[in-house]
Amino acid sequence: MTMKSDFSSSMFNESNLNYDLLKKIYEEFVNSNMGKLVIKISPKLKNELRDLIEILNSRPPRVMTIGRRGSGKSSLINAFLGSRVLKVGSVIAQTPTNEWLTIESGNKTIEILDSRGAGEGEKVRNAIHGNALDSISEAIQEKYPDTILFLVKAKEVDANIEHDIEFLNKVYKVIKSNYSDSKVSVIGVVTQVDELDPIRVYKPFNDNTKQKNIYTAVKHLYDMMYKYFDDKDLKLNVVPVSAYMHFGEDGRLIDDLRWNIDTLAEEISKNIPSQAQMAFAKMTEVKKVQSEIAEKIVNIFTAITGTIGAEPIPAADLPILTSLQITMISMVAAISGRSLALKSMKEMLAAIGINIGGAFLLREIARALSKLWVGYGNLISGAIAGGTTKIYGKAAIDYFINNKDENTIRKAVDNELMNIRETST
Ligand SMILES: Nc1nc2c(ncn2[C@@H]2O[C@H](COP(=O)(O)OP(=O)(O)OP(=O)(O)O)[C@@H](O)[C@H]2O)c(=O)[nH]1
Ligand SMILES: [Mg+2]
Repeated sequence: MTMKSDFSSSMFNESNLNYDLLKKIYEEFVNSNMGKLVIKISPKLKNELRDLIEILNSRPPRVMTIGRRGSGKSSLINAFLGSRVLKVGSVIAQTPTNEWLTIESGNKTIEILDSRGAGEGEKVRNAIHGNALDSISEAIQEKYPDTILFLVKAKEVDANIEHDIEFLNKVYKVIKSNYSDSKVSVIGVVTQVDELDPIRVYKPFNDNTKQKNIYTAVKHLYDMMYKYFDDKDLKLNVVPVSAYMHFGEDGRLIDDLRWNIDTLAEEISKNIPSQAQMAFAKMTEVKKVQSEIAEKIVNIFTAITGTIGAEPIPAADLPILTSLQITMISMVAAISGRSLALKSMKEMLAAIGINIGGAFLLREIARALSKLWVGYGNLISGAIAGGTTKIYGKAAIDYFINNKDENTIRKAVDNELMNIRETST
């Protein structure tokens, strides 16, 4: 195979951690003069590469919340972030702005569009501020939400919510008429389930009666949405949650009544575009969400390196494989919420027994990683290239996301590397 050498010449400086290399490879692979590359890529890999590029062009997730005053919109966003970022109103209504807000907390970012719909309290406000739908339409023309969370208090699922669903229909139509190919998802959220009888049962709400009441509320909201939501082709889902958190004066979390937030996070994650998945996974801190997207990334890199290696690779082309693996590891680190810093990668590699000298240089990491190839002789096969990528990917997931202990990870890596070596010689 003849991989262009300009990949390897410039790839070992730190700025390349911004994934330029990958984008370049993608362009070579998918778009351009295939004559330069003797690699045949399957339509499946082509799609995977496209997906990867979307992930690489990562942007914050855009979540729209629709729900009556006090339904728990702000609390839910806080529950995702694990901190008191948005003002929560127990007595005084907090006014939604009907504009996109970028919320940043630590290194997490989410964009939210908060709306109360056209409920009773809204009429008064609208008399002064104009029609809620108008300002929301304006916000939607700026950018569309990845998902709409339709929040209804557990105790209000039977309180004329068809009017609220009418409003939801209008918003959904605005989105569809502006962005016909957008795949916005709609998720019903039954909030404040802790308030359902019996209320003195604490999470995980194992009590039978409580579970029954939660189920009844979910079923009722689902039936209402099924009946009144206009787009019958859209798959609807309803998730019950409790989002209450109480913070002390000093900002410390004193009472944490969060329940089932991770299920909702998974549901959202499954239904948002690849572009927003990485940032969403980072935001939620839900391990399952994080490892799912990380596995997807590892599988794509395994496929890419496997394909590159399908033609035997001269040792000189090793830097290409190594740099792809480094990119993969740094993406897994990023999903876990670490920065893309080389330092975290160095730590992870140390955990699996690869020690890099004092300098945090990408060049050093690449050299250390490629030392592991030495046993394979001059030619690297696709099975070895893909196989080792998968091993490092799994190790990165175990290290950054599952927080497994270093010995366990190292042993697994050693074993699996040995297996590959044995089966391929
Ligand atoms: N018990 C309980 N209370 C909750 C829960 N979620 C929110 N609350 C409370 O409900 C009240 C309203 O919550 P918010 O998050 O401000 O509701 P909102 O929908 O953003 O309200 P507005 O911005 O005024 O429209 C606050 O007192 C919250 O503490 C929950 O899951 N359980
Ligand atoms: Mg609010």
